[in-house]
Amino acid sequence: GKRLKGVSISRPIVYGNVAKPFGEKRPPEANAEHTHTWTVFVKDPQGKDLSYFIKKVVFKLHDTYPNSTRTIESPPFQVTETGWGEFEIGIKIYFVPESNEKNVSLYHNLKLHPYGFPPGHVLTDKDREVQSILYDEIVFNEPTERMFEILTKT
Ligand code: SLL
Repeated sequence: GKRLKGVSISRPIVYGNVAKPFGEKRPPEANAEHTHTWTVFVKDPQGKDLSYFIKKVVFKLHDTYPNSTRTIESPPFQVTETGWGEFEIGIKIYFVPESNEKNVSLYHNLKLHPYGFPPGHVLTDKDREVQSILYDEIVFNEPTERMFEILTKT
């Protein structure tokens, strides 16, 4: 489709993870070495549905996970897993076909462990519920007319 010369339009997203230790209740499906439940996600900062311009999100987990490439075709664009270790998660965002855009690659360092407390601080259960979340903006330079319509009608 025709592209809009000189036009640039962006949409905010947040991406990252939340995690917490199992505590009393271990999920029955978790391996013996697993210690945490975590969720990695891509979402709108205000919780709006992003599927009007995002077609799918592919999360690439550590190879220690079965089916380490997880394709999420509808919201919420997220993966919940259990595990024991931190690693880098690849996040590929694919846009609706009308956009004629290539995918965007992001990387996220999965965070499981709390840090940054003063010496002597005794961690509470709440302190062990960690999160690592970034705000970003996806910029579409010279979007197709159709994509511009899609992005501005909502
Ligand atoms: C490393 N950072 O570089 C570590 C890798 C792997 C994490 C951490 C369990 C996977 C499973 C899990 O937490 N893997 O059991 O399915 O070596």
